[in-house]
Amino acid sequence: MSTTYRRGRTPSLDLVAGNGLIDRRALLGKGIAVAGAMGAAGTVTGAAAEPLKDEQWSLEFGSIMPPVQTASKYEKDVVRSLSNPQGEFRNSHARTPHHLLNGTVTPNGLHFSINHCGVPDIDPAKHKLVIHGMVRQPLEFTLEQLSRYPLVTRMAFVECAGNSAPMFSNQPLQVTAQALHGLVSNAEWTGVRLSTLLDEAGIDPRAKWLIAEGADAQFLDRSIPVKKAYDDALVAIYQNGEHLMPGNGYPMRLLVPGYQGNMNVKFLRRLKAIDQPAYTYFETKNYSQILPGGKTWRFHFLMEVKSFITHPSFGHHLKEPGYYTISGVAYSGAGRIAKVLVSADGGKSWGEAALQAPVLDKAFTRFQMPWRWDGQPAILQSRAWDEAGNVQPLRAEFVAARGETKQPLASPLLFPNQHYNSITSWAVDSKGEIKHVYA
Ligand SMILES: Nc1nc2c(c(=O)[nH]1)N[C@H]1C(S)=C(S)[C@@H](COP(=O)(O)O)O[C@H]1N2
Ligand SMILES: [Mo]
Repeated sequence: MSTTYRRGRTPSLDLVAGNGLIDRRALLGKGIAVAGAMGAAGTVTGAAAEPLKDEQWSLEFGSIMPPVQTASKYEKDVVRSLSNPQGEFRNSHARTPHHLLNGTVTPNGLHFSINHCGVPDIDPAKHKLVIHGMVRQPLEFTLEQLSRYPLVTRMAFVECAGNSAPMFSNQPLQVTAQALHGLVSNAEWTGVRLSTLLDEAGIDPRAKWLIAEGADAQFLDRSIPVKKAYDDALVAIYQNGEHLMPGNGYPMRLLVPGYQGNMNVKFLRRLKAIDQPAYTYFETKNYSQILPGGKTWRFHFLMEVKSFITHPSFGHHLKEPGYYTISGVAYSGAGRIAKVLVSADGGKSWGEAALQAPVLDKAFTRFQMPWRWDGQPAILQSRAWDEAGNVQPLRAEFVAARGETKQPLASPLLFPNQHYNSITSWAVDSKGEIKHVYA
């Protein structure tokens, strides 16, 4: 049921779903079909319209380059939002501004961060990682020693189990994708395979678990299955090419791709091999999923398949009808993203989005969907599938299984529930304003 439209010299673009979603093939090759649509809609001005003016910055010598550069002053609003800006004696969250970023790599300064006990000031020359317990030979590593091992590099997202918790509210909160989904980020991590270190220590085959402990004041600890350690866990020492940020675990952290953020123990100082899980505070209380009816799951390690649209989203404004590219991120703790569908009519009809290459295991994949907005109300949604066949649940199914919360609006960002991976809906009204809705 695909229709085509023509306007001016616009090449015909196939519509694949309601409210103006265009076949993703328009993005293939050099994107010429879409480029035509932009021109025809009057979105981009013809070059011959007026002669190019030489602005002041073209007429003078530029400024000195600083040793470490930071973003342009015009990007000063692209910042993390802080839950505890005064540094009170409690946990603190810094959320990634997804609605202001693109691509798949979260810049280090904007990577989300959760610290239950502040950011420790760790001297890398003094910090040590110990591997002990059910091992033949306990071992101790400094950062310098770890750096001499063969290093592996991979992309991986880290997501707090509490990410998107505001979506458990029974009323859609009018906040940005940053406020809703800012507790997930994606980076290129470089480190030593945990299996290499466990092999060297000679781990006892009867040891099924590791207790991983951080060096911050709470000694945050989590039980990690040895199976995961041998699958794809790293002791990461670099983040996007530079040593870890202080808030992300400097000088070394555990990386367990696709597992709950909390298990990625930062400031890692101890791995103890044991034959049973430790049932620590962070796995029996703080990060427990309470189900409707009051039961909880014993463990809930995997971060399930999920996606959300970042552009356009709450806080953006569509200036005029015409061509837009809907885009967002999709990821799954179970592997690669297989497919993302996008709807512009609140889920009545769906079209398949284009996935930007490379599509990597347990990492962000950016999707794009060409869209012609006709100026009428639209509801934008995305829904992702992973290579293991898991699909992002629809909100009605999800809420039935996992519950929702009446929220006193005084604390809109504090929700007890975890692992929200259902759909996010953005409603565009005829003025181009965007609201968060449940559809
Ligand atoms: N030692 C230590 N490790 C920690 C934490 C912490 O407070 N201390 N926070 C955990 C939580 S709750 C999450 S979601 C992730 C967040 O990783 P990030 O701060 O690098 O984004 O780190 C986890 N590892
Ligand atoms: Mo977390």
